[in-house]
Amino acid sequence: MKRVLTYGTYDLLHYGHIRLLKRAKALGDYLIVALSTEAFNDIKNKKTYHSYETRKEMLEAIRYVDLVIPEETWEQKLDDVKNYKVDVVVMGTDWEGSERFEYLKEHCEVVYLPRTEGISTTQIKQDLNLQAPDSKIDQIPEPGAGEGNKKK
Ligand code: C2G
Repeated sequence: MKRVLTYGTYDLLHYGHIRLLKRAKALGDYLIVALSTEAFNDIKNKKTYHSYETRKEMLEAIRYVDLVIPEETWEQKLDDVKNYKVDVVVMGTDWEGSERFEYLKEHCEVVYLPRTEGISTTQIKQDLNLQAPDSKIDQIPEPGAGEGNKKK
């Protein structure tokens, strides 16, 4: 059984998320989603609309998802790969080349799949006037980067 692992906040679930999960599952037989907790989203400087439990409930309803586990730290990824015997870690190309994932290549495959253009949780919030335009709230600073640097 080929085991796939991906990470994310998955707030205000949209078709970009679904298409990522569908393609991730197609790379193996079992898909684990490590879902960012509220505390970890604070670290990522991401404000979520839905609670962890609600975001988990929605992910568990998706046919491609086999297991949802909490993502609580940046550093847990290698333990996750080992503990869940993961063969492939998958992320969207906004994470391509990030040192938050590249180091895993010594332990498993790391695959970056093209992001779905034209949709994002930030865009939804802005379109619904829930968030000031060109807000930086969804940008996650790379390790060691200054505050508010654009996510790669
Ligand atoms: N995604 C996508 N297309 C979009 C939006 C998102 O393919 N239009 C992908 C992202 O690339 C990511 C996944 O969907 O792989 C989840 O997106 P987010 O919830 O925004 O994830 P993020 O906040 O980047 O969390 O440790 C890693 C972080 O937890 C990733």
